[in-house]
Amino acid sequence: MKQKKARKLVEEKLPKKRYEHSIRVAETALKMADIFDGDKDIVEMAGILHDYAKYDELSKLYQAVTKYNLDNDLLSYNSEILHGPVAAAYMMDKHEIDSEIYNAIYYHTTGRAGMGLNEKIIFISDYIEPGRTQPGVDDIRKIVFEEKNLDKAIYEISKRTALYLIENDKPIYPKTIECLNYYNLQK
Ligand code: DGI
Ligand code: FE
Ligand code: FE
Repeated sequence: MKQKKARKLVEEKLPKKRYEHSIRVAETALKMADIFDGDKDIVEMAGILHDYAKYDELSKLYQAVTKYNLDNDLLSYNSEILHGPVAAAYMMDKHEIDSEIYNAIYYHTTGRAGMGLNEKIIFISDYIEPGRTQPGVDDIRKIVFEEKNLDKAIYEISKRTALYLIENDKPIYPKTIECLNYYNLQK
């Protein structure tokens, strides 16, 4: 699929604010690809598409898990983690995306152990794009753009996510924990 078409798909599907977030993730990912030698075409495409299923109805997300044979365990956690895997599977089915774009979209909600470079770039860009204002986000920006340590940035993001989930009595998906442990050792 051409990039222009991807932008159009997302612009027509998502509310304006979420479309703009997607574009900022793509732009941040491009900037990171330049610094860390990622693949610009892959990260730009993944950034544009990553939240495509963000506002799908729960019933539709559940149906997609069955249709695309996705990990059934995904259903036992917050519905928030589903939109990555579902968007990835849908795009692969309908638009034959590259497998690296697929992984970057699939794992952007939870992360995982041993992510590829372009996958890492999307996971981090989603958290630090300029529209994000969560407490401590500037610390992560510094780890990326000053320390240039992607693995440490992933660890810090995973740690904040895990702390938030525990604090709010939300169940933690195994891949989220695996990501936390893996990048704790890598950083
Ligand atoms: O879609 P965005 O708002 O841009 O951001 P996101 O795709 O990173 O959001 C992922 C959401 O999923 C975020 O609210 C945290 C949540 N999440 C991540 N890992 C887990 C999780 N929720 C549960 N219950 N368990 C997890 O392991
Ligand atoms: Fe998302
Ligand atoms: Fe996002």
